[in-house]
Amino acid sequence: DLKQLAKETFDRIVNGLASADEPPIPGAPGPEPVSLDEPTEPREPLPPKRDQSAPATRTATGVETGAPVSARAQKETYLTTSSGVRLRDTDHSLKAGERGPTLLQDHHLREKITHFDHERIPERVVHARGAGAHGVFVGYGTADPVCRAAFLREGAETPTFVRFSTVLGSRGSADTVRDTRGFATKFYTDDGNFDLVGNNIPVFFIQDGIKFPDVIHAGKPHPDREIPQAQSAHDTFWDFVSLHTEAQHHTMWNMSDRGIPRSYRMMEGFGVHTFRVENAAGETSLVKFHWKPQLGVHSVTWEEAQLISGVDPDFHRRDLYDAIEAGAYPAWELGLQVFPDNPEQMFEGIDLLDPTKMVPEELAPVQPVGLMVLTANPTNFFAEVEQIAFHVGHLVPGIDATDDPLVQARLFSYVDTQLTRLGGPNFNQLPVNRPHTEVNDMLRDGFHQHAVHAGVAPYRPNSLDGGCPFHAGADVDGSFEHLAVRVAEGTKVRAQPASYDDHFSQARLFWLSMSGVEQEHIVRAYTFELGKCYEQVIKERQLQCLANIDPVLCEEVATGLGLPVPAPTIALVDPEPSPALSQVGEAWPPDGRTVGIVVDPDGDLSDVEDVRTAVLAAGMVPLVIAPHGGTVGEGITVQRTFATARSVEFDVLLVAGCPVPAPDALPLRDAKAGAADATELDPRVVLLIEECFRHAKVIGAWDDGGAALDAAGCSGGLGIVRGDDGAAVLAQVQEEMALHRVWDRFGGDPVSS
Ligand code: HDE
Repeated sequence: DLKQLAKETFDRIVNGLASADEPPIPGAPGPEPVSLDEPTEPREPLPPKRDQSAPATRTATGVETGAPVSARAQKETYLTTSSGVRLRDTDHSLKAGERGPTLLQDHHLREKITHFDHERIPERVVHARGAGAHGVFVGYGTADPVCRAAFLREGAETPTFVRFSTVLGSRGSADTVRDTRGFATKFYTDDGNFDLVGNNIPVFFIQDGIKFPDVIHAGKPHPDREIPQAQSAHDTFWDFVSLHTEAQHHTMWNMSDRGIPRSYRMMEGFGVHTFRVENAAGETSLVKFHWKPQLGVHSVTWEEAQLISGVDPDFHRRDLYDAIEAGAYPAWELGLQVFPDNPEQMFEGIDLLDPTKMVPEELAPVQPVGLMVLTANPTNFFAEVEQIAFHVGHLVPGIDATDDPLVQARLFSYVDTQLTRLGGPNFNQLPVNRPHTEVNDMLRDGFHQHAVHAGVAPYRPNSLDGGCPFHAGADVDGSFEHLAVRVAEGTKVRAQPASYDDHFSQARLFWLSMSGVEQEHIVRAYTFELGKCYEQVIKERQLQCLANIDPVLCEEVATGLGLPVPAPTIALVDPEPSPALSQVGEAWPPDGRTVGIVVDPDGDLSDVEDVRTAVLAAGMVPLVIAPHGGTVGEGITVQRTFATARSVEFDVLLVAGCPVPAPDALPLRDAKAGAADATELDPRVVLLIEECFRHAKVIGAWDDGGAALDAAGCSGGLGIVRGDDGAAVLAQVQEEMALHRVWDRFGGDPVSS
């Protein structure tokens, strides 16, 4: 029972030890002084953690041993050197006398420091900042008519590992910056690994991989001062995208709410390129891969994104980890858009090999072919999330790449970068990268070789190893061959087809498909980003691009920048909008949302425990917010204090009381003088309510909570639910939060409609 498991895990993780019989009294002296001595007995049992996802009984090269091969280190009681010698002391270096110099012969000191000196590996040149989790994919069998890949067959279960990421920032940068998000999945299939290395945006900045260093150099911090970190709001980025206008479509997605997701759990994923697939009868089709999140597609507001970057830079990482730990497993359906494999590789006038174009779902519906659920956090971040190595060329029988010039360059790039990043050619032997199937290659030696190859003939043909390994012929199940399609003929050229010349029409399609409030966000995003540029000429050139996308968009941004509105240089055509592109308007279940519950320890707490239980039962995460930590009332655990809580952490706010200012809300001297005004609401609760209101969140209040809303100046309006009974308020709140935000609260004219 997942819900029960979720509750138990939540109680263990979030509530910690707070279920003790006698709740501690805040501020009271403790019974016994706490010992500062270091523990001398082993702590049994060791905290439970799953093993790294290495195949249970196979060695690095897939040799079946019949016995468990554990990738888990650090599990015994006593400290050893790396060569397994037990150590009596790791706290003092070996010296010539207590006050004398350290001796060179201290091997343990040198081993310890040397290893530490080399703990860091180069971060990814792009997508350095990320988070990951283990999962399982189950095929529906619905892909059979177009694709024979075994992992898509009905009921086939395949372990997966997913890494989400931002693109531009360094490894320690904030999660909620405006950027594209990576969505890379490794399927450990029975036919070997299949990597779907995608993004949360279905199009890319460039049509040809040879431009990748250009777009990334433009987006990364300026080379002289190395600022700004993880931002596109600077001159070099806008310089490039306004000159290299094929980037305009992707840039439009970045400026939309897609650039600031609420959670990795609430993002779509896209394979971006068109792939070629083959069915059992040998017929090929062209497809685009889509991931559809079961929690819907949601975003934070730009103000929230900026606040979170300071308040909790690990917001998305924490969100993913907490959700999985609490048993609220995020899930995505994998879907295919299917197109006939015609020689032109075009569909409805859209060039399927041009990665700056997508195909509206209204023209080619996304057909679900399987479900992925993320069920386990990494055991060790470095070993798994940092060392995972994806490759677009990791394909399995039934799936192949196309001639899209972007994917062609990617086929080269990934191993190349990993050779440096992971220090040699054997990184596929790392636990997280190992296939869960047998590996029988003729690759040998190299840095960090972990396998002990037993044969003597790593070449073909041979007779010494009995002729092994043999080719797997066409009759052998699960053997891979590139699909034998005809290659376009032509002369060698550095050029691209005329169908790649249209850089603006799909950016316009996207803009016209947005709801009013989404358009408003896009206008504000462009105005913010260009407002951060110094060079006038860059702003003017980008306005020209906007004029070629939409006159209203251009005018609004120009007004914000205080610049003239240029006329378009191309004829604007009105495409049929694609409602599927909009995030707003669809109702979603409340699962996985975070609910803040403000309580007043001195007020009526009778409903709080029931509301908390009901929130949890609905698949959401309740976090009780009180003036102090520990417990309130009869053992209600406090997860956030007024000092640690900030509105941006919650999707919904419930206010169950009207807490007066706690001493730490005021300058110490006033508190000492007893200056707290008992009738006043704690200013941090005022801020909580105000921000939730401004960010269009649903707010519920009962009992004295109503007075708190009044005191914060947010008494009523759309999405404000007030009542006498906590359960009834929560029920209505749940209905109202189906749309994620209450945008109608602010009325007003949308930018264009
Ligand atoms: Fe990547 N990309 N990329 N990329 N990419 C990398 O590989 C590259 C592109 C994507 O979580 C690197 O191991 C080139 C498109 C993701 O580990 C590197 C081109 C899409 C990740 C690389 C592209 C992506 C990467 C850096 C243009 C969406 C993170 C570290 C030809 C479909 C994977 C690494 C992870 C990572 C190169 C374009 C997605 C340098 C040359 C288009 C999600 O090899």
